Amino acid sequence: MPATLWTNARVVTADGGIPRAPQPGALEVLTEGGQILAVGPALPRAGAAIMDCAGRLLTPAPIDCHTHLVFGGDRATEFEMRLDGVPYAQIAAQGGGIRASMRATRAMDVDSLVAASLPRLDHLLAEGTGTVEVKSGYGLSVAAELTMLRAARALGQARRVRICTTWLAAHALPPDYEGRPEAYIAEVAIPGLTAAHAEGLVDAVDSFCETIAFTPDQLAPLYDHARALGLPVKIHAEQLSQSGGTAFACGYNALSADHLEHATAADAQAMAASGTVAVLLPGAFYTLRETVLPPVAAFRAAGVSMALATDCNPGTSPLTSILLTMNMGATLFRLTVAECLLAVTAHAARALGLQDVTGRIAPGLAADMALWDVQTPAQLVARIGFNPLHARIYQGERVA
Ligand code: DI6
Ligand code: FE
Repeated sequence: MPATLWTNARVVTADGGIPRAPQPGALEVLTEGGQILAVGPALPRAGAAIMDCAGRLLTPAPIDCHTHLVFGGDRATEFEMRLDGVPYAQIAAQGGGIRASMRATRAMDVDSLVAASLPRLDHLLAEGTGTVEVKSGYGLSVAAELTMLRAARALGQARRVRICTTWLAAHALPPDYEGRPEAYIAEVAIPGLTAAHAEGLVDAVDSFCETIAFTPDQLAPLYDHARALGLPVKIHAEQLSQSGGTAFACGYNALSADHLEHATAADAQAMAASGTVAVLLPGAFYTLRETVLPPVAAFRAAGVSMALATDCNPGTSPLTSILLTMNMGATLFRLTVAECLLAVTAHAARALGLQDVTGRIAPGLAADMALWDVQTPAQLVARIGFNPLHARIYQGERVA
């Protein structure tokens, strides 16, 4: 690919501060071979194709760093049950929730899972997204978890997008392991991870640490195994209660702890010490009508990086809009516009261990960018149900 000079854009690099009113042409971006070569004022033009951005806002391509995008079936009936007042935990206890999606997912093969998931992925891509994390966790057997991650990898072949895969076998107990969480971890989660890793299907390991799922003690052998394989870990923690998952995962230098409504100031301190990113998921907060807010002030005070993600899943966050996620981060969690933008770019990259690959407009990183028909970051975050994407740029190429 020849060198391209992106001129006359209002550039938000997410590499440092976020300007409120970036000026057109103040910074130019030179890309070549899928990479960003240079960022600066008045870059040399020799030999480069000129791309006039006509004063539009140019940002790093958004990153959705926490999704359960691959699944079978649909849980709209549970949505109706919750409208009738049945709580999520009760639906789960009655065999609904994650287990309902398990049954639907187990009934599908790789091709049908890809077909079911592509419309969701396309919705994310339509808002400029360049990187999407995808978790397993609805198979809950070795074979079905592997099938999910093969489907996730196939999505990355079907579209121009970077897919990061996460092993989330420790998401819920399947019925055949009812009351036997230790056996499930030993017989499914750990050997399945070995097999998935050998097949190149795993970029990170995650779990659901919660009263309705797994305790830190039950998860420790799995996290020890991840460490032995050299795989980074993450955790779903303190979503519905204080379960100690955050402190536990920080002991493994987790890339991220996610949800965190019930996290404490001490958790924030532990996260700061281990460099763990706080991934906030306003779609789940909204869907479950939670009232306890994540401790954003404590994260700020401790210097914890905050990311935002859709948590796209069939139950607690049927959300495929990164723009709405930013808006919810601001309105529900009171993040600033600058925090929202960093939360889906530089900080989301850190939550995936990709800070040297994507998430900023900086030399040496992939030229994953989004060009928007707006002039300021605030205009990107303020609106609801409006998509101003002009162009999605993936590895230096305009792909939409
Ligand atoms: N936390 C969540 O919000 C989702 N998974 C998790 O660990 C829920 C997934 C589902 O209900 O299907
Ligand atoms: Fe999740």
